[in-house]
Order: sequence, then structure tokens, then C-alpha cells
Amino acid sequence: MGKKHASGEKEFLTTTCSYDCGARCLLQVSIKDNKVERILSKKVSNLHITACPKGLAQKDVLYAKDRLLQPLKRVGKRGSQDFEPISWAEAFDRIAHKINRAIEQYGTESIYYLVNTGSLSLLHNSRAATNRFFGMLGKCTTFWGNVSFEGAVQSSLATFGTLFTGSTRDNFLHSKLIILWGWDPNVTRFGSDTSYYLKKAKSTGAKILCVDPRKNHSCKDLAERWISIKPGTDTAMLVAMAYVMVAEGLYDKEFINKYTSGFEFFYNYLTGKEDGIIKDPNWAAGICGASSQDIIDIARLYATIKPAALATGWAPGRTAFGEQFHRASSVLAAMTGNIGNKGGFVSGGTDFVDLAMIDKKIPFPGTGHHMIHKTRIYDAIINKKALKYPQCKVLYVVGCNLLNQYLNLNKGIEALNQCDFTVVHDLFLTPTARFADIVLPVRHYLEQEDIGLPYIGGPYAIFMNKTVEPVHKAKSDLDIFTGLAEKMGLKGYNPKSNEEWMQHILEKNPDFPNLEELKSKDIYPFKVKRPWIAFSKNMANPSLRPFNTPSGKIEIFSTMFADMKDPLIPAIPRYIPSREGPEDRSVKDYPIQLISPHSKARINSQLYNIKKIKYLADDRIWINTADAAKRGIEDKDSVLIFNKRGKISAIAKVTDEIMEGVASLDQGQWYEILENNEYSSSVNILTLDEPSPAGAFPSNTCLVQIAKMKNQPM
Ligand SMILES: Nc1nc2c(c(=O)[nH]1)N[C@H]1C(S)=C(S)[C@@H](COP(=O)(O)OP(=O)(O)OC[C@H]3O[C@@H](n4cnc5c(=O)[nH]c(N)nc54)[C@H](O)[C@@H]3O)O[C@H]1N2
Ligand SMILES: Nc1nc2c(c(=O)[nH]1)N[C@H]1C(S)=C(S)[C@@H](COP(=O)(O)OP(=O)(O)OC[C@H]3O[C@@H](n4cnc5c(=O)[nH]c(N)nc54)[C@H](O)[C@@H]3O)O[C@H]1N2
Ligand SMILES: [Mo]
Repeated sequence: MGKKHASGEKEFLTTTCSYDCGARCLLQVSIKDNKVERILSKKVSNLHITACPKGLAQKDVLYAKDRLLQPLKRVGKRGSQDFEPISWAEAFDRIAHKINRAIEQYGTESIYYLVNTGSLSLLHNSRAATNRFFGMLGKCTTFWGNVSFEGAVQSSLATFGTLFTGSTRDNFLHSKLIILWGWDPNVTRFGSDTSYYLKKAKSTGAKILCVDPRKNHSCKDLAERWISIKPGTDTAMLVAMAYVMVAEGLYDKEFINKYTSGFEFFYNYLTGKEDGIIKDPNWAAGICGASSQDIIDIARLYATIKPAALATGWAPGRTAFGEQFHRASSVLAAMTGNIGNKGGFVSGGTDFVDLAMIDKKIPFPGTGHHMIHKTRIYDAIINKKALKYPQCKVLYVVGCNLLNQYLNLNKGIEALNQCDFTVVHDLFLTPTARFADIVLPVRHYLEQEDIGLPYIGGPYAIFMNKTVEPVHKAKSDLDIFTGLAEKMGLKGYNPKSNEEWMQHILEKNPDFPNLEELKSKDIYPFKVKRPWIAFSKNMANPSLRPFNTPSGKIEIFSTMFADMKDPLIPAIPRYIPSREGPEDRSVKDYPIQLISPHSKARINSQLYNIKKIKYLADDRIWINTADAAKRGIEDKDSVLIFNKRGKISAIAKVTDEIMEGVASLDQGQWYEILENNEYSSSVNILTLDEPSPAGAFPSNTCLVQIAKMKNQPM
């Protein structure tokens, strides 16, 4: 099947997005006179991957009036939008000069670089292109900690010895019970086919429950019951569920004996043998806000309905002790025998081991950088004591709207104001780009060839056609670094053509077809037995050491964590009360726990500037009816949300679909510098830049106060 169908003067070409929702939907693009006319979702038989409105709105991104067309140099104040166009030659000149001078005077470690989500396609992958460049430059300073799911990463490594704990989404068709725990896939996707299979599972009789501080979209669409829970207290509830299973003899002893190690330590913790505190439902109810009867009910259901999926999202892991959430839910999956089986589910990060995004892209040399946790980026730049961190002389940011998406934004402004020289690659003049000295425009994926691979769901690959010629001077990250490397005399940065790189990437992975075959098809489904289920092989053959952990078993007692000897990273999963949680003393002044979910209308902060998609946004702050009444707040009132770190404003959505004591404001609204008592709605003005002990990015741990604005806008 060719994919270029001529019909009159129109052409149709297929591609997919390269966004960080992880889904990859087949888009059919119609083109006339080198212009994209329309984008539609293209059906594929046997795969259920209908595109979402964000993918279908890409014409508006490609032709957005504010799209960057050429390199820019800042001429106004930092944070302003005063920039002047310059040529690529001048941009490379200036950057090369600054980098060379910083290295001469302060060493390579004074070059800080940060790359985040940007493009996640395989060829023009922002991370691979950036890491390769700075890897060749020498020992620079960069950042660790996956902002999305480091809690899950650490938990999966400790418990299972691998990151790949998922299964193909058709596995839900075998689940008789599905608990959506801090998970809203009808918004966040988690694979193009996830919503389809969840809906189908429901229609064929699966019982679906939801545990979340909010009655979220998926909860409304799918669940028969919503159990509300205070953010950051999930581990207490999970632990009490484990207690019920132990007390009532409901857990799968055979599974625990055969496949796990260290259960006795967890048992002693649950029953109070260890510390005198029995972790029963009454104990947990006092912490998490769910009733003890709800905890008992859900424990009994999960222990007795088989198979069952405790389907965990990543948001509960983005809390001050986020790793404990993923660990506790992994232990419950073991206690109910729901690992490696049809219809089970294991908490974690990525899906399909052989197709993982790791090392399947452009290789990069050098891993010897100075590493700082991502939440510490501003401290490191400000570097008041100049002790712990190398001095930052150049900050190089690729595909990251740092000054919006990272925590403690006001500290971020202070830091970026202090940077000697900042470079940003982006498609738009984002809040972060406005603080840069040089901004370099990147291409949209509709303007270049590439390979798309979902990181969850599928599995399949999509050849991404170049649908139109770029109508301006933007380059891909790879081309930008190629130009800069040439200017700086870094030999061997890009020895291959794009075509050769794609061949190289495909050859490295035995599951991929060759480039010719990939190009000849709209979509290439991988040949796997469905459902593909992580650990099914380990379960089938529990011979000597089926798991890649020190004990060879699923580690309920983690040797990896025990070796750290840090009471805040305990060897068994534990509930640990956290700062800015419901048990923190600062609730006196800031009594509301604020969470910031991902928006249906955006991918993180992307698409915020695209009008066509605004209709999907819910940018009001959800506040419970009782909390609103106490503050004299009515629906649609303007409110101020504040704590010690800053102040933002938003319109109130007064509702019982969020529990009392919790508020929710979608992340990703752009920070704007405003005057005259006007406040931006960028939620990270309020969050604290402090990682969890194992390195999670705790955006959902944040206490605030909310008040009605004195002067309501007309
Ligand atoms: N439309 C859309 N899709 C996206 C993205 C996007 O921006 N927009 N971003 C993508 C990216 S980068 C990522 S990392 C994923 C994020 O995926 P997740 O982290 O799973 O998504 P969130 O929307 O943050 O939160 C999911 C649910 O968790 C709830 N929640 C928040 N805190 C807690 C808690 O402490 N406990 C419990 N039980 N529930 C809690 C929220 O109310 C929400 O309903 O989504 C990806 N998909
Ligand atoms: N409060 C709060 N904060 C959060 C979260 C939360 O739940 N709550 N979630 C966190 C999570 S999970 C994530 S992943 C982060 C995301 O944080 P970021 O990685 O900063 O995500 P985006 O806002 O999508 O910014 C990506 C930028 O890359 C640009 N871009 C797109 N394609 C390309 C390309 O090919 N090359 C280059 N150079 N740039 C490109 C886009 O225009 C955009 O400005 O936010 C985190 N921040
Ligand atoms: Mo993320």
C-alpha cells in the first residue's frame, strides 16, 4: 500500500505527532500547493488509534502567527518580548564564542544544558541530538530525574529490576476489575488505544472504580464509583488494603512465596509488630480521607475478583514521597497475584521492553557529565554559596519550557535573570525563551521526515512523511547542532544523512522493519503475541532467578533501597507523612492541597497559544463547595491562590467533584509578566523545588490558601 495518493492536485500523506503524550495516532494530511489543507485521523484496521483534537489541530500550530521563523537575539529586558532577527551565521558565531570563552575561563562544567520533552520522534529526537553535542564537548553540567515518573522508575528498578513493567492495552479486556488510581487516560491518553480498550472492557462487564482527589474525566466516563483521597496519602490507603488482605486471609500466599522476597518485613509493618502501630483501615482513614468501609470494600474486591488491574497513573508518584506509592501498589499487585497474568497490571513507567526508546536513537558519547537533580536547577544557577555546584556561565535549553513547567517559578525568574548567556531552541517565544539571549527556531514535525513510535500502547511504528517544505528558516535540533558543531570545529557530530540515521536506528532494533518497508506502509504493527504482558515469561518459568533483582525475586524488601541506609528511602514501602501534606503544621496557614493535572487542551505547556484548541481547556481552579462557602467564593468568581512562594489568580469552579481540602488547577498555562495587581495563572509559581528522597518531581505536593479577589473583573 503506497501512501501517496494523487487526486487532482491534492496529495495525501501520513504522519503522526511526536508529543510527550506517548500516543502516536495516524494522521492523514491533505496538501495543496505546498500547503497543509486539512488533517484527519486515518483509520487502521485492527488498531484502535483514533487521533485526538490536539493532533487534528496541528495545521494551526504549523501556521501559527507567533511561530518563530528565524534566529533571534534579545534586545530588551530579560522576560520581555523584544528580540531582533539575526542570521544563522551570526547566531552560531555568538553561541560558539560564548561557549568557547566560558570553557576557556571556567571549564566545560560551566556549560549547563537542559533538554526535556521537545520532539520524541526517533530521528529528530531533541534529547539524542542535544546529548550527542554536549557529550562531544566534554564534561558539562546537566540534570537527572524524570519529571514525569521518577517515582515509578525507582520503584520498578528496586522491585522488579527493570523499567518495563507494562503490557499491551488489550490486556484490559481480560480484567474483571479495573481500579483507575490517580489515572485519567481519557485525558492523558497513555497510548492511542488505551481509552478504546477501557471502554470495551467496561462494555463487556469489567467493574471499574476510581481513586482520585477529583472525579476526573475517565472516572465520569468509565467508573461506577469514585473514592476520593487526599493527594500524597495513597500509600497509607494501599498499606491498609494490604492489612485487610492479611487480616482476612485474602492474599495469594502461593504467589508471595514463589515469586517475592521480604514479605515478612512488610507483614510486621502492617500488623504493628515492628512499630506498635496497626496499619488498619481506621488508621489509614484518618490520614487519607477515604472512609474505613471504603478501604475494606476496595481491598476485598481487589483480593477476590480475579484477574484485576490496579491501574496506576503517574500523578500520585509526583508527590513528596512518590516512590512509596508505586512500591506499595506493586506489592499489592503481588499480594493479589496480578503480575505477569492476563488482566493484571503492574505499576510503573514504560511498556514494551524491546521497543523502549532507550538507546534506539542517535547514539551519544560521554555519560560523564556533572549531574544535578532537575528540581535543583535554579539553586545551582543562583549558586549563592558557590560550593556545591559548578558556576553556570552558559545555560542551553532544548525543548523545555523550563520557566513554566519546573517548580518554584519565582525562583526560576531570579535564576534566569542571573544567567550570563542563555540559548533556547523552540517553535515559539515561550515564557522561557523570553529570558534567553539567543532563540533558535525549530521545525514542526510536518516539515521533516522521521519515525514515530508510541512509548505506551501499540506497539507499532509510523513513518512520518515530510508533508510540506518549511516556509521559513527553522531547522531541526539535529541540524542546529550540526551547524554549531561545524562552527566550533567539533568533528564527527553528524556523519550521516537523515536517511542513513533512520536506517541505523531501524537496524539497531530487531523488531523494526527496514526503512523501505516502513516507508511503504501507513503503519507497521510489530509482530508480537497479544496481549503482550511484562513478566509473563518470568511467571511461566520461576526457575532460578527470574527477576533481575539481587534476590532474583520481586523485592518487597528492596536490597537496592536497604543499601542506601536512608530512613526516607525505606527498604519496604511505607507511608511517610510529608511536608505540605495534610499532616504538616503549615496547614494552619495554607489549608488547601493543590494538585495540577495535565490539560485536555495541551501537552504540558504546548498548544496554550493555539486558539483553535482552547475550547477543550478547563483552566478554572476546582474548589469544593464547602471550601468555597467558607471563603464566600461563588462559582465563576475570580480567586487568588497563594502561599509563601507566590500568588496566582484563576476563575473558580465550585464543585463537589473534588474532595474538601483539595483544589485542582491544570498545569501548563503560560506565565506572563503582569502589573497592576494582575496575576498570572501559571501553577508552578506555587510549587516547591524539592525532590522526593528517591528523585521524584513533586508537583502534586503543595499547600495553598485561596481567597476571593476583592475587585472582581467585570
Ligand atoms: N492531554 C494531555 N495528555 C498528556 C499530557 C498533557 O499535558 N495533556 N502530558 C503527558 C505527560 S508529559 C505525562 S507525564 C502524563 C501524565 O500523566 P499523569 O501523571 O497520570 O496525569 P495527571 O493529569 O497529572 O494526573 C492524573 C490524575 O491523578 C490525580 N491525582 C493528582 N495527584 C494525586 C494524588 O496524590 N493521588 C491520587 N490518587 N491521584 C492524584 C489527578 O486528579 C488526575 O485525575 O500524561 C501525558 N499525556
Ligand atoms: N505543576 C506541574 N508541573 C509540571 C507537571 C505537573 O503535573 N504539574 N508535569 C511535569 C511533567 S510530567 C512534564 S513532562 C514537564 C514538561 O515540561 P516541558 O518539557 O517543558 O514541556 P512543554 O511545556 O511541552 O515544553 C516543551 C517545549 O518544547 C518545544 N518543542 C516542541 N517540539 C520541539 C522540537 O522539535 N525541538 C525543540 N527544541 N523544541 C520543541 C515546545 O514548543 C515547548 O515549548 O512538566 C512538568 N511540570
Ligand atoms: Mo511528563
